[in-house]
Amino acid sequence: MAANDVIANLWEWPWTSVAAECTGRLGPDGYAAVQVAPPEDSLDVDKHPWWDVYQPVGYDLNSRFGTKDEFAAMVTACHAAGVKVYVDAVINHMTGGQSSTAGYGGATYTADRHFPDAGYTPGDFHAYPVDCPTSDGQISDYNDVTQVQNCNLLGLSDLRTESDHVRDAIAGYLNSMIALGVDGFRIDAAKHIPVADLAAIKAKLTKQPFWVQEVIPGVPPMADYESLGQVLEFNYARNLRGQFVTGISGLKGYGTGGVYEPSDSAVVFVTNHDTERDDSTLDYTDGSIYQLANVFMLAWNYGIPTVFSGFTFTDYDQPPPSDAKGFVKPVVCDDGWECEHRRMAGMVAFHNATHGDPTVSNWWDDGSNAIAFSRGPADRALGWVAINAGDSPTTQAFQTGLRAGTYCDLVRGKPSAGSCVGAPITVDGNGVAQVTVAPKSAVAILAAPRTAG
Ligand code: ARE
Repeated sequence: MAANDVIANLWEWPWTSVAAECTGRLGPDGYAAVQVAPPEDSLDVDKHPWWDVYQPVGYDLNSRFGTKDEFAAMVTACHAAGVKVYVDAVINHMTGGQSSTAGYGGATYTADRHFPDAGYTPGDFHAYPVDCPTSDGQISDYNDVTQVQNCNLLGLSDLRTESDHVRDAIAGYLNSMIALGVDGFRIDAAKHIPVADLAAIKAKLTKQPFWVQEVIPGVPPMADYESLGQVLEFNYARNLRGQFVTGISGLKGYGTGGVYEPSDSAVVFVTNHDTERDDSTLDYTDGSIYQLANVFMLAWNYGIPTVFSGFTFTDYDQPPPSDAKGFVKPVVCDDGWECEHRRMAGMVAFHNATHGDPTVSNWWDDGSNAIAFSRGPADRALGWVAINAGDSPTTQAFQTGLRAGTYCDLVRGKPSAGSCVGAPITVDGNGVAQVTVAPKSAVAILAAPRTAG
């Protein structure tokens, strides 16, 4: 059986809550890894918007999500639960032009770009017009590779990653996490760092980690970064939303060719913390349609799936539930936090049992908004799923490719103590199941493990 690979992105969860979730849920539910928010010390601005953690001021691992000791204890707890830890690494830049102050963890810095904790002085940053050709040092044209890589993104001080000193400092930061057991990194703003610079930084690491890069489609091309690791597949997430708007029968063959990365290079997601705020993807506010998109992602044969799980919000800057000083409070599911990963527990089991065989068989669609397919060979399937994104029920004699028997619907949840959570699904001797899929709903069933032959 192929190794588990699903990532739960517990975005902006504090470390003690991540640790508890690894033990209580992620491990038992079969998640391979948890992705956590940027752990470096960061800018601490008035009203504590969520985004201040994307403005590093030091590399000491004391942040608004917890202390370095709590971070280390989280890694230990997740490993004990069989869950790897991937970290959002903000290494393209430091905070830009903020007044002299201290970060959440106490690292001090000055507005003229001295960051003693990280070991940076002003010469470690790109300057304009020498390195960056724009009149204010900011990126204004995202199609100009020099601007993208040498100018400031969103006003953030752009590190001179071609310098060996800067590469050493960044590698030192990543190695400090590898030493604590961290297994992988999401490289924030990766396209703003030349591939050669990232390769040089990666070569300085004490152990080769899982490596997924944020390269939003444009310049330079996503494909340039494939040689280093995976890339986040923004086209997948954006177009998935489009399919749920125009009709999901168009999902046949989804992710094949065209604008999409090869499956082996892609980390896929239905939404992330940026796209849920700019509405370029589905998100938790889309309700049942969002659930169906996550069901599809986990059932489909493309990329490594990430289930995003952040906090609910009504305006862009709103911080995660935090105390008066901005330190994030322990997570309470369904009280300010989405906890989408819990709802997907049954589908993670479906993914884990089927993803070793990329075959999709027994495809069926109604020509508009309902689909069904098996995973694995048509007559000896590993699992079968039906998704109805339409407004009326779909009743059909579906060929599942499964043996005769009674199966639990995993969309409703993992079976508990051998009992199904919802109504069971019956498959006859011809592999056919007579099923009514309710509007905006799905069903998924899994073959019992087979013995050889
Ligand atoms: C905040 C304020 C800004 C202010 C800045 C500095 O919102 O108004 O100028 O602070 O004071 C996050 C937030 C930002 C926040 C920033 C720093 O999203 O709002 O700025 O933190 O605190 C490009 C990059 C891509 C990047 C997106 C946002 O290519 O890497 O912009 N995404 C990552 C993270 C973000 C994070 C950062 C990077 C910074 O996921 O959450 O910013 O660390 C086209 C282009 C894309 C471009 C996109 C922008 O599609 O092709 O390249 O993405 O437009 O919409």
